[in-house]
Amino acid sequence: MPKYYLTTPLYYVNAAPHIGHTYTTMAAETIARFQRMQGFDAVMFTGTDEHGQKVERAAEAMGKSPQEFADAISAEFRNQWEKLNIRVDRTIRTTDPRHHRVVRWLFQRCLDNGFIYKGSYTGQYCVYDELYVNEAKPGDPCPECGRTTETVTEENYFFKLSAFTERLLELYETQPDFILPETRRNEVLSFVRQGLNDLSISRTTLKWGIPLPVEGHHVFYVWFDALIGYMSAVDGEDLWPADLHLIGKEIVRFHAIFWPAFLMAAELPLPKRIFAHGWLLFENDKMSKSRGNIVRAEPIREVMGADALRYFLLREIVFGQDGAFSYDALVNRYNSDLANGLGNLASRTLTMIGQYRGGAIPEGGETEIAALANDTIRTVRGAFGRFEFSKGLEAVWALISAVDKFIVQMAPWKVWRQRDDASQRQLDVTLYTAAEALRIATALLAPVLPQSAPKIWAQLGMTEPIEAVRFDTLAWGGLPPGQKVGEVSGVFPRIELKEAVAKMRAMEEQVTAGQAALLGKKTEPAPAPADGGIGIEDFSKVELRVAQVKTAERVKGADKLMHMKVDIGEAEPRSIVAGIAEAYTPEQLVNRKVVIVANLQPRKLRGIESNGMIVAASVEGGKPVLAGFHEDIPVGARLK
Ligand code: ME8
Repeated sequence: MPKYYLTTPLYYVNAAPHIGHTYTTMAAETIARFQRMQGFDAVMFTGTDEHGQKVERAAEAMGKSPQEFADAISAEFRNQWEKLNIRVDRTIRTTDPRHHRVVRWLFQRCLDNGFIYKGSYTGQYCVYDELYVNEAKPGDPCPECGRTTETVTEENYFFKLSAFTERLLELYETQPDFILPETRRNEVLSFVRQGLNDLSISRTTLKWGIPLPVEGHHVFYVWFDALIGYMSAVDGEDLWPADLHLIGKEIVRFHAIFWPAFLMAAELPLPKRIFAHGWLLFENDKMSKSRGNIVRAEPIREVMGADALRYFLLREIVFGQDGAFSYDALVNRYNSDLANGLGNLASRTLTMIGQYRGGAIPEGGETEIAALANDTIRTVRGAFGRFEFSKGLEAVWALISAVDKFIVQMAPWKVWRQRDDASQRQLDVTLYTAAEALRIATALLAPVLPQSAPKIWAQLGMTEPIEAVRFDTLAWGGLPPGQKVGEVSGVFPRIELKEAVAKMRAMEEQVTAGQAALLGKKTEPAPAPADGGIGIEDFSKVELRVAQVKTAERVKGADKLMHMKVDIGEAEPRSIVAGIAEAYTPEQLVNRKVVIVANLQPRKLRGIESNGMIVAASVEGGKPVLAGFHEDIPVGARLK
């Protein structure tokens, strides 16, 4: 059997997983299940990236050693996957000695081939992204995250990335689907076309890493270390190269440029494809640990089931693009598609077969539905093969609703009372058609509903395990007449929207507290110091940043309100509404540098989103006066 080795990123263990991580991992495992249906021996990998400054600092903040911290969080990740029915076939923790050996081995090969040299570097470094920002000056923000870079001087080992510019361009040319989707490929192309700088791959400023097999105290740059995890997880097996690296769009550069270059330097085979999906947004922003606007899988699993989450993520969001998560949308999708759609078709079909045919599948089949079902098999196969999950799922639901309509048209509950042969034959045809369409839909949905599809399958009386279904043999007519259906029970009960959302929100708070406790963080507010002031940890929760006003206009019908777009070094300017319209004109504001609280929960004022608060002083009865600076300061710089 041909193999198909696919991977998720190795997640950082600086914080517990959230549904951004679940999204990638569920999508990857769906692909694994789909590839098995295509006849591949699919091997699914996920792992944890445990070294580097980010993890070291997170551990320190919790008063733990990096190893203790990494142990706790990586266990959290593994635990999650198990609870969410995500089957992991291979994994690696980058703290595993097995991984260390492979990293040193690969480094040695690059060294022996002349692609590594010793040099010195002084420049700006972003701790958050673990990235050197070559073009930045001291105090400049990181172009990736807007956080202030730090100046570092180090003697380092460098990887001759510059030597691979041409070979990489050739790779993208000759293998146009090496990076997908197209937008991401274009980004990489234009970046590499500008020419590549050599890359520092060792650090002397931190301890928490894999030591280099050289003199002195160097540890590997965390990306040189982590990327190799894809190989060390399958060391000694015949699985490399990977068929697919599935990642989020923010780490394309590392995967599509650094990684193939490392492998070329070591004369090793390259992965076949990199697919970068979009971001899961929550409350209009990228869900991220540092922003604190996260949703975890645990409460969703408890209230709705893991399948509901997987279905929602793959159906609602066009894979490759950004998409919003909301609890309301999740429950609504569940009710309309799973409870009313698939669940209802299953229970009404199986109940009728029980009632009208003593639980035995009759003989028959309606040709139009049969043709549609066969088409649906092809559509799903094609769409999932191109990672177009929402399209594939849409096609399955088109089949489900066609069958629903067909049942209503045929009105089996009326026909049943007519005892003539023609009517009874028609009833057979109706019931077989519904049951066979249900069987096909269920088989197609197995990769997305790994917990529920087998239940419907068993209720149809199927004895062959659903995991054994293959596209090559899946076709209309496979349901054997005479087969006894199993016991019928509802798989997707309807869920009450408000109640479910309230429950999930409440549980989310509990889980957050629980996880914080697990990591040793105090969850109760730190006691106020004796003089009644707050501790530094309270102050550091407030993210104050330098912002530059780009546009400003008065909010119609509200004398005090000004609507502004401000730049804080993020990809998009932020929308902020502030009560300063009586003190400033729009012209006075544009281009002015101000201070904003950047991590307040967004809210709407007069229907306009306000994502941040401008800092201003005011005296009783007086007009607000904006805080500002005498010296110049880059946009995005943090006030601490
Ligand atoms: O980047 N939307 O680890 P990480 C969608 N250790 N996907 C999201 C997401 C969101 N809001 N948030 C996280 C690292 N993800 C490195 C990787 S690989 C050799 C090293 C998913 O913990 C998405 O897959 O920051 C993203 O690329 C990944 O988690 C980042 O995880």
